[in-house]
Amino acid sequence: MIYPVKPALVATLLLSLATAPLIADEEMPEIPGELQSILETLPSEKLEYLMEEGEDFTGTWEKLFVRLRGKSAGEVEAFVDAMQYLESASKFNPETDMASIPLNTEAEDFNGWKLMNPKALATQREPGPIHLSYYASSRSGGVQTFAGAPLAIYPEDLIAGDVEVAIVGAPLDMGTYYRGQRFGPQAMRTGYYRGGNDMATMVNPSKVLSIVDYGDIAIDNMSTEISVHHVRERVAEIAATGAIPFIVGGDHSLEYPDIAGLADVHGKGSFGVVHFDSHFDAGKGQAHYITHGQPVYRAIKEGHVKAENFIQVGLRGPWPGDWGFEWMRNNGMRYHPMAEVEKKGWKEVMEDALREAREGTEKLFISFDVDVLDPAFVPGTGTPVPGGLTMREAIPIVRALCTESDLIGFEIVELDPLLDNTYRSALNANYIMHACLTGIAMRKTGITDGSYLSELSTEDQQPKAGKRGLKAGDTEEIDPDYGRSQP
Ligand SMILES: [Mn+2]
Repeated sequence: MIYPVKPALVATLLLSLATAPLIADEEMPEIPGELQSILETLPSEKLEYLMEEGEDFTGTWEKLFVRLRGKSAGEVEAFVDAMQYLESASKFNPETDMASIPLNTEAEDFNGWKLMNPKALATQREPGPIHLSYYASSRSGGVQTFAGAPLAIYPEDLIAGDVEVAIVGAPLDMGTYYRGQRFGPQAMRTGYYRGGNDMATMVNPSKVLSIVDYGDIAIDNMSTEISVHHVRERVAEIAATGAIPFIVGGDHSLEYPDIAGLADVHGKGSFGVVHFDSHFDAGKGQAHYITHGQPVYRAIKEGHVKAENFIQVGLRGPWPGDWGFEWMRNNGMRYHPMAEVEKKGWKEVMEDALREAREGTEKLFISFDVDVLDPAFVPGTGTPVPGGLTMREAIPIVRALCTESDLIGFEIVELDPLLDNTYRSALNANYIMHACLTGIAMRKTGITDGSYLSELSTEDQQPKAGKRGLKAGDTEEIDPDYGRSQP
C-alpha cells in the first residue's frame, strides 16, 4: 500500500500553527481545542509526520482525533513514535532480513522434478495421441482424462495427431493462502463429465476437434517462483506445436506464466486477455513478485500483454479499492465489475466485453477464475465472493468468445475440491471449459456468430414437424410387446 503524501495539507497546518489557533484544512475536520494545544508542543518533524500519515493510519481524521483524545503531550508523542517505528520496521532491513531465499544447490536431485524423460528410457511407440481404453468407445471404461480425450505426452504426439487443443493440468497452489487448488486437475478429470454434444448449438467438440489430455505440468509446490518458470516453458512448448494450451489449475498465479509462455511463441503484446474473476489480481508492491493476487500486474509490467488489450469481467467484493480502479483507468484497461452488471444488466455488459475482445487484436487468451461464478455454483474455491455470475450467464459468453476470437490459450483456475464435498464445483468448471471447446469447434465448422443457437434444439416447430414426420413415415410406431421380448 502506497500512502499519498499530502504536502498541501502539511503546509496549511504548519502555517496555521504559526498563527494559532489551528485552522482545519478543508479535507480535515476542526481539530478539537484541547488537542490543538497539545499538538503545538510536538517537535515539528513529528507533527508533520502525524499530519501526513495519521489519517491513513486510523482511517479518518475523526478516528485519529478520537484516538488522541484525553492523551497527554507525552502520550501523543509516544503515539507518533509508535507509528514511525511501525513504518520503519515494516521495511526491508539488510541486517536482519533475507533478501532472497537460498536454495540447496548441492542437492543431487535439484532439477529432477522437471526433467523430461529421455526418449531412450521411454516406452517405444509411434508418436500421436494414445486412446486409453480397452473399449472402442472413448466414453467407456479406460482411464479418466480431461474431456474424455486421448492422452499425449510429448510435443511429437501433438504434432503427429494434428492436435488442436492440449488440456494440461498445473497443480500449483503455493501462490494462494487457502490451498487445495493442486487437486483441481484430478477433480476435473473425474468430475462427472466426458465431453460430448453441446445441446445449445448441437456441436460436439470431441468429434469436431482433435483434443488431448497432455498430463500435468510438474510443479515445485515449495516455490511458486520456480514453478511458474517451468509452467511458462511447458505452455510455450504446447503453443509452438500449433495446439491451443488449455491450462487447468492450480491457483491464479498461473495466469502470469500462461500469458508469458504464449507471448514467447506469439509475440509480446500480440494478443488480448479476457480475465473472468471476482478479483482484479493486479496487486503489486508485495514482498513476493508472484502470488495468485498479482499475475495481471506482472504480465503487464513485463510487457507480455498490453493493458489496453486486457478486459476484466465480474469484479466484486472489497478488492481493489479506488487505487486499483484508478490504476486500471490510467493504463487503458477495460473493466466490467458486477456493479456495472447491476447498473446496465448482463446483456449489455456481455455485448461490450465481446466487442472489446475483438478490438485491437484478433488473438485472445481467456483466464477463467472459477470464483467469478457465484459461490452457489462453485463453493469449492479459496476466495469466494457472493454476487457472482450464474452458469447461465457464464456459458454463453465463454462460448461466444471462443467462437468469435482466434483463441490461443485458455486457463481455468482456483478450483479447490477440498472445499466442496459435492460434485458441483468440478462439474461447473468442466462445463465452462466445455463451453470454450464448443466455441472453438463452432468456429472450425464455419459458425462465426458467437450467439448462434441450434434451431433443432431451440424450436420444436410443432404441430408442423409432427405432421411432416407422420407423412414421411418417421413417426414412432406403437409396439405393445416392446421391452418384453427375450433375447
Ligand atoms: Mn483470481
